[in-house]
Amino acid sequence: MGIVFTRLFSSLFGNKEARILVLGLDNAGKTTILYRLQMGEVVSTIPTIGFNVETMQYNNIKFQVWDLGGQTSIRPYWRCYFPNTQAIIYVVDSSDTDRLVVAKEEFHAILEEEELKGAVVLLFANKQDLPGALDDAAITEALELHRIKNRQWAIFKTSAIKGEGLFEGLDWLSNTLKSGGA
Ligand SMILES: Nc1nc2c(ncn2[C@@H]2O[C@H](COP(=O)(O)OP(=O)(O)OP(=O)(O)O)[C@@H](O)[C@H]2O)c(=O)[nH]1
Ligand SMILES: [Mg+2]
Repeated sequence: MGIVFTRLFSSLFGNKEARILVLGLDNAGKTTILYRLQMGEVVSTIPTIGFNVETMQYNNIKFQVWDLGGQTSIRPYWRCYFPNTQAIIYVVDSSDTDRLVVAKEEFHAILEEEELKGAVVLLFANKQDLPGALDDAAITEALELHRIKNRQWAIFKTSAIKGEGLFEGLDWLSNTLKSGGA
């Protein structure tokens, strides 16, 4: 009874909850983005072994954001976190052109996962402040985003260091989730 009432109350006032996974290769900027969004600051990071998880309220959605380590040896553990996920934020280091092929392969492997079938996808073409960073159109091409089928997705240019593009992406995500995107 209590749970039913809470759900009714939440739906009346638009307080949805969403579980979000932040994925991407090591050094892409995932942890920097998590704390920039949550605290509005650039924190100094070390490579994530395991995960960081934070909750944040944004646009009437309570986001539970899981930032997973992206090193090659720990990527196989990403799948432990897949169940009940409403959205993926996939972060790309737009200046790391040597590893775009690996970033593409990991991305499409994620999309193949049955447990993530219903998840919407937000891509961040991060590190736009660095010289030589590819823009969103070039990342779209390099990651072959035209192959995405039956799923809502969007890509935004970001700089976690400068704090640019992140909330535009979160706006898209919250609007998409509110309109029942996942
Ligand atoms: N210039 C620039 N550097 C960035 C940006 N975002 C992150 N970085 C830097 O990139 C490095 C790696 O950032 P992290 O946030 O630790 O990367 P990560 O994706 O969490 O890496 P793993 O935990 O190993 O998977 C750090 O030195 C950050 O300061 C950005 O937008 N621009
Ligand atoms: Mg990290």
